[in-house]
Amino acid sequence: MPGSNCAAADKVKPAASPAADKPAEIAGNISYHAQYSPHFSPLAFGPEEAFYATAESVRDHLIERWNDTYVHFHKTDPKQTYYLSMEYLQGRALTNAVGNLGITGAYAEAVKKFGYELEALVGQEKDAALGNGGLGRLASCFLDSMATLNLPAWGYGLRYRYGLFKQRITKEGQEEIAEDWLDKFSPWEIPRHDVVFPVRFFGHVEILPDGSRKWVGGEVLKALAYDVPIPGYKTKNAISLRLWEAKATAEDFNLFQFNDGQYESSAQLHARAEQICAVLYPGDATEEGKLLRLKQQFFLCSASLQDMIARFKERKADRVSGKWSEFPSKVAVQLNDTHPTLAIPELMRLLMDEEGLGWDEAWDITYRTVSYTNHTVLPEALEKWSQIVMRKLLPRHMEIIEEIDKRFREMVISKHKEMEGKIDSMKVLDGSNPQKPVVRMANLCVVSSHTVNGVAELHSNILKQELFADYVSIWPNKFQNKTNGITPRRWLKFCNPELSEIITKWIKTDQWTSDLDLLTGLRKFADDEKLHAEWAAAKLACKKRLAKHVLDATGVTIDPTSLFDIQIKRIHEYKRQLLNILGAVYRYKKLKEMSAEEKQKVTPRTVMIGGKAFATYTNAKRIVKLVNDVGAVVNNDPEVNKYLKVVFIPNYNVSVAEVLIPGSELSQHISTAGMEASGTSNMKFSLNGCVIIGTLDGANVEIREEVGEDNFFLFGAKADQVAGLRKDRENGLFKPDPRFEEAKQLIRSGAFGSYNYEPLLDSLEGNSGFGRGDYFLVGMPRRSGTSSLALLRERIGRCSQHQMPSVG
Ligand code: HBZ
Repeated sequence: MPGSNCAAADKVKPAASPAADKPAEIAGNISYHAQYSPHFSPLAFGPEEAFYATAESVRDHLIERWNDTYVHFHKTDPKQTYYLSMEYLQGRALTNAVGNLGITGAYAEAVKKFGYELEALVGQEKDAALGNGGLGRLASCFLDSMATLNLPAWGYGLRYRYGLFKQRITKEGQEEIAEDWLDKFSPWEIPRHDVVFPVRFFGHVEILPDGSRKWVGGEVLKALAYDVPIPGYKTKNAISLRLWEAKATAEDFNLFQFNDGQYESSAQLHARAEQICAVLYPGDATEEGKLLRLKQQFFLCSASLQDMIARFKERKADRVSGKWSEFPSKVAVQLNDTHPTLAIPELMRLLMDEEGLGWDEAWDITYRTVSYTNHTVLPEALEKWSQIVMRKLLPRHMEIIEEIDKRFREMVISKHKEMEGKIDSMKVLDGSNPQKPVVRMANLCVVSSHTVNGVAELHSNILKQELFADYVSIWPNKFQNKTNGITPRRWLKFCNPELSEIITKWIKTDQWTSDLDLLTGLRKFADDEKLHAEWAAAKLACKKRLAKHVLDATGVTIDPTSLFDIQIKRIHEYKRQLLNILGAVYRYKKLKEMSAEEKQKVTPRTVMIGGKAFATYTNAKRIVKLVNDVGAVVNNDPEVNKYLKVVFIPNYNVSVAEVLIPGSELSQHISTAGMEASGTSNMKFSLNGCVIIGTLDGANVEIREEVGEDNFFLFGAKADQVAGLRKDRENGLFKPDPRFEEAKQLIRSGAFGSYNYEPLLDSLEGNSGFGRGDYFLVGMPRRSGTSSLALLRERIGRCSQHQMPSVG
């Protein structure tokens, strides 16, 4: 770390944080922070003030561990893993921090001295939502796990001023509001005024007298580090999530212009710096938007790599340029999808232009350092950047990318002649449209990384057999699978204390919190009625908590004894929330047709759907509107609402998930097979004793193997049948299930209001939606053969006194 002096830090041991087991000392420390880290008027100590003072007190413990961890790794100099990600969905930190540090009880007692319950203070914290979906939450789970496993790891990201938008539901549907997570301040971040790096944009390349190249001119911003300590569970290890903020300097401020009344132009660079970290994924429909996204990506990559190189040099004072070959044995850079791909040409540039290495050595180091994780096979999500924009913003990087592309093509022709015919689809630069030549970022990653992985077995096989198949014959060992995972601390121990205590009691150990295989210890009690009763009571408690959340968030009262059927994830056509809501519409129609006696036999069900639609994704927003409209009718229909409720859960985020998942009984993971790379909420639901209804997609496949076929409601076509079904459908060869037609008909009749749903329903028919009708196969033909529904009914019935309804 630039300028740090660990020897001095060793000698001057700072004052310790309050003793973790002494609530009185902790209370004193909380008072201290309320008084001496003042952010509020001295007279105020309401729940909000109490939360901030408590969080600052907990931070004292974190900082001690975090400093010790840094010093330890500085001395031992292990290989470090650096996770580069545009997204981190951290959620709230207080429960996790006190839980991981093992000081929950002491802090609960301490805050009681001020008249507060710890849970009430926890609710004051804003979610840090610096991410969009699974990819971002995975990054946050990895940090927790790496800290727990004592791995020397860092996360690098951007400190967005506004998190993922807040979703408000109005009569019009979804409305997006900026999420001001830094409204007051974040008690968890530590600005590092000693960790600042320059990051250049635009400019040009100069050729120096010795033939070397140098990127000069343009505009230079500063990247300032903010560190968020990440504590491991039951360990003293605390690693860092380092978030970069863009700054301009005083020199960039034109005092003359300002005094001349030209306020805007006097601080132009400051305004441009602010834009870089304003939001995640700024709209990219305009050229300006595209340029801003590229700037963000480069900003993350350049600052992070300069930091890694500074640490590499600092850790061994005798490291001179001759030792660069050691770099890959000290540095591993993991690219979280293609967003940080520019790390590849930036590392090449830093090694060649700043450190004086030749191409071959720089390439060897880069290749051995970088690996790439793919999270999607959706064609529209595979990034392609305009070569014209790239050359303008990053002229030296464009040269390097051209050279990588050229050398790759030469290598194929000289060593893999048989692949020559495939070069056009494998190469990095695509100039097939001379008006719009592009850089294919996934291809650049594959060509430049020593390892490429998918995130579930099925997905990794699809990468090998389809998306990246041509590369496999060149590099047969490059492609791997790393099935995603989740932290069992946040996603069971802390969010579901009721079930956690039961598990610990029955298997007589709490070690399952870091070794989930121990849960198999429950198997021998599978038929124990006492366990069933305890389990059902815990589930009911979680369902009541969830029902309260629904009431607070929507005003809808739901019955905690009804079957809770939940689908929460980003809204996307491939995830098929539309199929779920059509199912609910059909269920509603059948209930309307039933006699009172028939209805008595139906198990009451509450269908909950939650998730955010990307602001410019019109069909996803229509789905949100439809769920809300269906809910408004069903929930207010006295003939039906004892048996069915449909609720849209607004503003789905990490904290909301922590309430919903423990209270779930049936959860829906029904993506068109082959399209969901893995899914991670499927794992969270399973861990909380919820049955999945799902397709054979992503990690569902592996979960089904783990929980057993009897505990998984299998649904829909398999990945290898999808292409054939699409063809059949195009050729008019199959008739969709009649229930599908009935549900669409009811929506068209205006039963759920007068909003124009035609464009949405059209996407399921004819030739609209992704160019071909019903691309995601929502309207499948009725399946013949047996289903596992009967078994599922029995399973759910055993632990929650439910029988699955006979409708649908
Ligand atoms: O990554 C998700 C996958 O959809 C999900 O199946 C998987 O479990 C999870 C973690 O591996 N992907 C994302 O959240 N986001 C993207 O894939 C993405 C791709 C391109 C973008 C933005 C996001 O420009």
